[in-house]
Amino acid sequence: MKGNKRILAALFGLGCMLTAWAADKDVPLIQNVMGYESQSLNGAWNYIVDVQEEGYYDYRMNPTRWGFFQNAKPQKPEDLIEYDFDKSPTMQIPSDWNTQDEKLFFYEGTVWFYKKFRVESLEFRDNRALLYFGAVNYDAHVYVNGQHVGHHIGGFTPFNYDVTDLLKDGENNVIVKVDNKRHAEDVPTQIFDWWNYGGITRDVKLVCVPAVYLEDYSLGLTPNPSPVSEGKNKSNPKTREISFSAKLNKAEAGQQVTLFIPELKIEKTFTTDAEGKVQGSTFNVQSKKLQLWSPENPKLYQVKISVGTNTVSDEIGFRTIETRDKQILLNGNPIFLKGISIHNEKPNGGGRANSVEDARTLLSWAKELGCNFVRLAHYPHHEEMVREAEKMGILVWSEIPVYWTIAWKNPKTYENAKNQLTDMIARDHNRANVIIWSIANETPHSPERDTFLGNLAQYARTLDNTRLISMAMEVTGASNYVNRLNDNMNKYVDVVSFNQYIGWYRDVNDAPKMKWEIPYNKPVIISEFGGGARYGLHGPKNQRWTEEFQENLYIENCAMLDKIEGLAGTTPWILKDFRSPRRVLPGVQDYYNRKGLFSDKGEKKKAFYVLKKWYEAK
Ligand code: GCB
Repeated sequence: MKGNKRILAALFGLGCMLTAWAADKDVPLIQNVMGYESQSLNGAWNYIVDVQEEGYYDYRMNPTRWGFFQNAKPQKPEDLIEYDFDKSPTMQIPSDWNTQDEKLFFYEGTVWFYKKFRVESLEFRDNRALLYFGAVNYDAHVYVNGQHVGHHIGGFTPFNYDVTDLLKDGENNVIVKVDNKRHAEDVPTQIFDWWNYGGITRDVKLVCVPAVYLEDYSLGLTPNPSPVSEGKNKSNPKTREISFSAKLNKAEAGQQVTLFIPELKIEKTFTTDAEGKVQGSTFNVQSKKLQLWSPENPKLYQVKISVGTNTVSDEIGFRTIETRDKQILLNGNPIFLKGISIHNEKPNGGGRANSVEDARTLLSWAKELGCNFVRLAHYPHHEEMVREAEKMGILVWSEIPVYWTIAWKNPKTYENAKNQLTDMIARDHNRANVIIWSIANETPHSPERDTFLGNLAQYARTLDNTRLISMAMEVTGASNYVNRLNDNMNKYVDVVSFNQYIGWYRDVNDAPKMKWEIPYNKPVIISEFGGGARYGLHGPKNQRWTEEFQENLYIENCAMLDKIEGLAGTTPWILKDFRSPRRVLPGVQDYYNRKGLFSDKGEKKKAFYVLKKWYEAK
């Protein structure tokens, strides 16, 4: 058996005989985790609800000697152990605890999770095992066989640990302490208009990688074609330049990294430098041979990248995205972004979305609406949302939860936001459909906020200069019927986006009178507008919560938006009713924000057809 196959075969039995050098456990996120064979740790996990963190602190708030992570068992009859994971209830992971256990619907606090798993001894050497979490909301301490392997903060981004040295032949266990209490200095902060779903909300897996593996790689069209490759016509060049870079997990020089794109007959081998990197490599492809990715033709190429005997597979689309004055150009051509905002919530009822099926259902509703674009609000969604959208030809705005009143002056808050931005970009930077990184939503103006967000925007560009930067801003009333966008952040963003709620937080009759002053020569996206309706509630159009009220609001808003100069797209609020603890009106909201075009059960409201018709005409 060839080395590569041997590694894969080993994985199926989860059979890495793992090398035992000391390694840092908290390792950078692996690019394209789906490209590797892995053992799923999804399924039934035992859990203990720990309201006072008894399993962590003693009665003086010092670390307790009875820490639950030890998974201790009485050895003698007189031993005092006041917990038992094996006798505790189970819940399916991935999930949120709020919708798994009725008693936990409103719970915010600590829950301990425990799972046993087996690793079989195999004859293979030189492999490493990464313990990967798609997301844990919000604060996670991870232990393997009683040893602390890491602490992760942030509820929506993936992370992984090298746990090789901690695994044993046969039975092992992983314990995760999850705490989703809200705090003013967190990201998001103490208040936000969505459900604070707690738990291990995305996939958990043990990924087997070789000792030297591809930690990261980037493959895509070079953003601004060089004049030589442009030919005479910029939007129709004779050749296209592809950029490739890669980074190994170790600073090993002289390793061969081979890139295959069979359909394009590309096979190129690069050699790593002293940092273990392939940096800034480019090569040309004849334009007529290369199908560009677009909503009309979401072409993805099968790609393989090999390091030694290990090969990782991916699907890559090639496209450019840029702005010219007030236009957004996809592959050099102006595009109007017909979008909708979406929360990462299951299509039927509440609960965190976490499957391919959830992604397909939500995105197929967006397609039915006529969308070519979605705003994945207000935090990174599960990876399948982005990947399925890419296959379906839907462009994506991806966002970090820097939302409302963040603690702008706190350096730890900034570090947290920066980490979440890093991980969002690290996970999805090879997805052709992601065109906008958004760094914030509706943030109150102040010099500290400008410094925080300005630094974040500049940092995002250093990580990825192939996409557009934006954020959802707010307009201020210059006079009664004049709305002006006046935000110092304009100089940092490529696209100026703002939320407006005429018809909901302001009278709908104002819509025809509204004037908009957007004094920047940049494309404009209306990142939110909308209003609430309870599905099935009918009445006159001026009666709040009826479908007719929402329908009329959409009619008036669409007519008004048509008059905004430089409008390059909209993402109305929102595809589906979503759970929010702030929405308490009995019989109407019942803890749902009702601004969906679909009800929480997936029924279409009348406004759906208004927006669909507007998009058909665009
Ligand atoms: C907003 C927020 C969004 C809320 C929405 C609303 O401006 O960005 O998160 O859910 O308004 O329904 O009020």
